[in-house]
Amino acid sequence: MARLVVISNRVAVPKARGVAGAQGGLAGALNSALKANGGIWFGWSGQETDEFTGSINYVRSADGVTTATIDLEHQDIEEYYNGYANSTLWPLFHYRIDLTKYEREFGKGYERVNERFAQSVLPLIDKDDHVWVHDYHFMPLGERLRSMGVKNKLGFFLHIPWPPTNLFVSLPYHERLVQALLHYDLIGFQNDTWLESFLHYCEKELGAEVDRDSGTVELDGRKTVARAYPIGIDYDFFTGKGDTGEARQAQQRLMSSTRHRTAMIGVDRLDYSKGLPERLDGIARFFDRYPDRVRDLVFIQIAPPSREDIGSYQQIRATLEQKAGQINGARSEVDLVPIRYVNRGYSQEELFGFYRAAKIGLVTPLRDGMNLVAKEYVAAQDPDDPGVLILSRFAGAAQQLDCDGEGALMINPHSADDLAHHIRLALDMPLEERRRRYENMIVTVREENVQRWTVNFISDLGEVGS
Ligand code: ADQ
Repeated sequence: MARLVVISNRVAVPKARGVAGAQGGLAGALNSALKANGGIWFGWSGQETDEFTGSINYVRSADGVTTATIDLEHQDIEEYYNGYANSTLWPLFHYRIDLTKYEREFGKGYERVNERFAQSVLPLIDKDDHVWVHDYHFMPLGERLRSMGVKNKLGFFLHIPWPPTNLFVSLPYHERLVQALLHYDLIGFQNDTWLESFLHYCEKELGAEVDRDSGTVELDGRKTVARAYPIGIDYDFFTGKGDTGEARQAQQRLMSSTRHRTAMIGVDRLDYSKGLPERLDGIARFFDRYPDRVRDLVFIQIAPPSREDIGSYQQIRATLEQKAGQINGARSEVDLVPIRYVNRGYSQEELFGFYRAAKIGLVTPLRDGMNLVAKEYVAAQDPDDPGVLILSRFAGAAQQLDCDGEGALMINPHSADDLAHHIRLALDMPLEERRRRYENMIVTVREENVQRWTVNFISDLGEVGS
């Protein structure tokens, strides 16, 4: 079995047992793949240095996985991380050209950091290693490595959507970015929609030859395979959290504080792609339209802040605080506050308990590569008395959890009326229907898990390319 070199912006150093924090699923799965195949996980340390040296900090974990990190300069962090990655590519790939910043300096910083990553990781790659690069931070990295003589199998997985061609072409130098991307042997997307947008671009804008059956894209005599690999959760690891005292306590805490009312929950990184202001508008519409149901519902929104150095993220936070305040101001009674808005992280055990206590799960992104919260919510339900998942049709997860109309309740997150209507349906849904929908969804969540995702990608990587 080939050794694996995983490259991502940040690495998750495992603790003595399990993996720290919110990233459980993905980090855990990559760690187990690294443990099984042997190898290295390479990324940015998250630290700033005065002058880039490329010197590597190694940490060998209790699980035998080695992580190797480098520090970046202030200008790198501004131009590559806050700049091109999170102010250009992230908004554009989530269809938000209104928020996309097209700064020349950002593009240059992105190229520079990709070059620095390639130079730093190069000595760590042995002849037969397979290299698996993650996400929009590193689209040109494969091409940089090839230019340095790397002949290894190179795979790339995009965790976020791929935008439609007519949006993507608003990016200056879009051809160069995709031509560089096509130096990978295997490119993975979360679902068929993003894959199809990518293939369409390659065909229409680059004149590449595309074979949709095999996913082969041929340009300038070089072949790349592009396929969909829907990511899942670590089902056993996550459901195992439900057997802990911490999970039971969290569930109890939420249930006793909501008493006779139905708890409805949202758990999202505070990001404009997650549709949070639109969600609050939909809830306000529900209260306006069904005033006699205000006492039936408590909405809990857990939203830890992220990317706080970026203006659009400061803006979304302010908008949410204002909207939540307005709704509560208009609807609260001395013994009733309809919206609880919490800006902090919780352990996986606590999240499990909250999901289980909540009889409605709201996952309503405007656009999302996959969305693992939707899958975690389903996994945490009590099979005898499961809650209802309300899911945006624009989340990657919608393709898997629709279950021919018998899974999640699908909504258009832009429509407050649609959300209000489906909240009422969820509140009144009979037990038999809740069970049927849950049973359909849980099969997918359990079977199409993160282990299957890593195994499929890694085994295909072994088979494609030179
Ligand atoms: P993200 O946009 O970060 O990831 P998502 O798939 O929703 O999103 O996963 C978020 C994770 O963070 C979940 O595991 C969740 O439990 C956790 N989390 C959120 N809020 C938390 C809190 N308050 N406390 C603790 N944990 C919290 C990107 C893409 C997604 C894609 C993933 C994986 O944007 O579309 O599903 O990568 O590929």
